[in-house]
Amino acid sequence: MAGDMTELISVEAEPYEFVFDPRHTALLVIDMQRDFVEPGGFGEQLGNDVSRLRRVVEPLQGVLGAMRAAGFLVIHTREGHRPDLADCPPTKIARGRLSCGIGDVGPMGRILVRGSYGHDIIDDLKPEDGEPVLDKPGKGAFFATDLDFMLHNRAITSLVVTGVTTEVCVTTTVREANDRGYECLVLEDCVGSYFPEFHEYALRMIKAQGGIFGWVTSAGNLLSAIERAAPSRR
Ligand code: TIU
Repeated sequence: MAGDMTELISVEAEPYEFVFDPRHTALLVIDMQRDFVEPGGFGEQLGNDVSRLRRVVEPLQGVLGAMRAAGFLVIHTREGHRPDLADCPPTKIARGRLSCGIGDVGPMGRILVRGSYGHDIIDDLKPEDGEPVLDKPGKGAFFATDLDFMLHNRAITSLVVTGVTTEVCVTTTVREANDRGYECLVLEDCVGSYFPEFHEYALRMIKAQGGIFGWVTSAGNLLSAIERAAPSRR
């Protein structure tokens, strides 16, 4: 936790400023795996142009660096399944009628299977020692995982949410988090989609109606706010 920052931090955001206690806030990096971001993985097997997701890497590196330096808890997630696929619904395997789908061997190993090269997080955003890496079988990060328990144990009440894809795993996680009482700040340039229009509307759905699911801002706005709170640390 960012234990020695004792004051609340206010970030310019939509629909209005996001105020958080740095001691009770974590950075969530969702599914920045080769399977979604690099050619040959699950994302491409689904018919997507995976290069569209690269734009999040650089701003996310900046946020990771600053939040690590300021002492925030960082949690990474990975979507994927046990090698025996016992935790994968048959409906998920069948969906899309893919010629090379979940559990099949692709250019980066077995698609969306834990332990394969493609399932792991990209080198540019590699987790550091001590940062929890949470394996999740679903789109949401709370479903069938111990994320809620982990956050409870660290007294986390607010989440800075990043990763891919905006309208699938990010949105599902934000909705699940919101129902559990967490306040979510989504960084628009650190979340990405294969579909620009879905990205835009997913963010609009989060911040509409007074922030029905949470808040949206940019990496730059968040970094400025953290820098104001802890200027000597960067
Ligand atoms: N297909 C798609 O957009 N996303 C996923 O399948 N998983 C995540 O978003 N991580």
